[in-house]
Amino acid sequence: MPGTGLVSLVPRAREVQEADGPPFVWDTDTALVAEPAAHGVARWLRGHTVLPFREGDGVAGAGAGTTVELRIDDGLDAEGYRLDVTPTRVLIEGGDAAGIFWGAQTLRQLLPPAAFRRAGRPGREWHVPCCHIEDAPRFGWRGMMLDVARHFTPKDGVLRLLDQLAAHKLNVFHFHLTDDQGWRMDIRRYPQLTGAGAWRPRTRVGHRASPLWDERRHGGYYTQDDLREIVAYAAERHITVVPEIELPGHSQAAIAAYPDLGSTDVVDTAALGVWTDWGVSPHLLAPTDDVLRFYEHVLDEVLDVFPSPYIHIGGDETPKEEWRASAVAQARIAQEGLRDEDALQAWMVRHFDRWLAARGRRLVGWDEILDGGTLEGPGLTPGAVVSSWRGTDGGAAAAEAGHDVVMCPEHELYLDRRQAPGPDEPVPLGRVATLRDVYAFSPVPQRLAAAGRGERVLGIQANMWTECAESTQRVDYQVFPRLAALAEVAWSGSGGSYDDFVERLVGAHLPRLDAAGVEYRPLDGPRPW
Ligand code: TNX
Repeated sequence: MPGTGLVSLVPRAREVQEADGPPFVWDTDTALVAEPAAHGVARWLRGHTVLPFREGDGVAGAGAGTTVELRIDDGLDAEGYRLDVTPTRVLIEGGDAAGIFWGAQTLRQLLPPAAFRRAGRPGREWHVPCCHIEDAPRFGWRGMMLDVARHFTPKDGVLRLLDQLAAHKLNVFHFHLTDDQGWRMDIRRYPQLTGAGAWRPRTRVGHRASPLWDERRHGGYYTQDDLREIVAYAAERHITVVPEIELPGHSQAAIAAYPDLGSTDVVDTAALGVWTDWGVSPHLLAPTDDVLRFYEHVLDEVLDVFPSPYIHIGGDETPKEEWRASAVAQARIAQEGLRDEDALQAWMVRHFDRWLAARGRRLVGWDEILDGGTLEGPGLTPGAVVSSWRGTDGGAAAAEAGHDVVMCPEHELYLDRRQAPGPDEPVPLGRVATLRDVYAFSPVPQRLAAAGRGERVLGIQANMWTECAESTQRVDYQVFPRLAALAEVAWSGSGGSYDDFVERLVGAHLPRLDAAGVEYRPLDGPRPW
């Protein structure tokens, strides 16, 4: 059983054989030998296992010491790896550089929890148990979304989170950069997006159920250099950063910055500020040519900073009253021969879908992008992807129509939801989603599996919305340890034994999080604050 021996991995590996015999001794005499494709992983290993390797390494057999070797084996699956530990040698072979990297993550989990600290005690050595591991991910999209719009996470907090995603073998960071309550990416052509849109005068920390008014000003944003650094840091960890720029709803911060983006014929948009409440603002982007051009210019800069093949355009929760009242929106509906306001949104989504496809990128949108007949007529381009958050039916419908989907249903995979029913949980938002609920999630709905469409499910992600999380401490509390359960479903597949998972979690993994300084929710109850 994966939970019982010296090898205690989270997420669990496909196949683990523990071997008898003396452990591999990793000390300052250990050489690191990496072929060119693995130089990035070698750099990571040097920086993140606390003990240094021998100086002048890279030459196998040059000394009496042990070796850690990194190699490509084309016969292995994408992102897959084989890890072999004998008393004198650790060999990690990967199907590609990512596979070697995930193998290196496994190697670190074979070390004591202290290997998750940032600095070690000099003079120590690691003992690695002899074993043979074969492993590869079940899903190619293993993600987490962080909302930095409701409460801003400073750059360092994002980098720290990326370290944790990597440690859990997650490979997609969905970066929710804009919303009604804040715009977080510097756009050079439109400086007011952050000049005005990144700041709001006051906010609630809690939710309607327990409003906690906070009279502080909130905000912050990333420069493009910050974002390039985040992208590069993620890339070193084989993580793709998928940026999200919301349209046409969840856009009040943008409208506050540039009032002409809104429905000026219905609302005095110049008087709107950045939204200071939670919930969904009623104000939408106006469906004008000028607004389409504005967002194309924004996306030009987004594409320049984010090399991701996937670009998320939001599309969720767009109350249509304002468009119903707007002569400008109605004129567009008439001009394009659309049947209603939902179809108008579908028209906008299609516009950006084609615009992105023409630039070699794939649109991703929340499952509302399927409303209003998006799949009919000209439809979406084949590459468009759906994030299925209102359950999994939207995702299943999109998959049946031939689109790839990412499952992130709110009741199971939303990390802003409370983790236990107790009255002393610090954040009483929504239904309870326990660690066990996350672990029990099955990504491929029966109807897709039965229809042979299961491969359309690219994978899953956990979404962390931050209306109720105004600090890294609270984000940690919500995210961990449920992210470990998500990671196991994404990497190892569903159907694992929950008891075995918890045994590995408690026995080995929580001590790793402790060493890394992650303020997770203890399994036996909430923190006092
Ligand atoms: C719905 S999920 C939203 C978010 C909120 C979240 C709160 C989605 C695409 N939209 O804007 O933050 O619920 O749980």
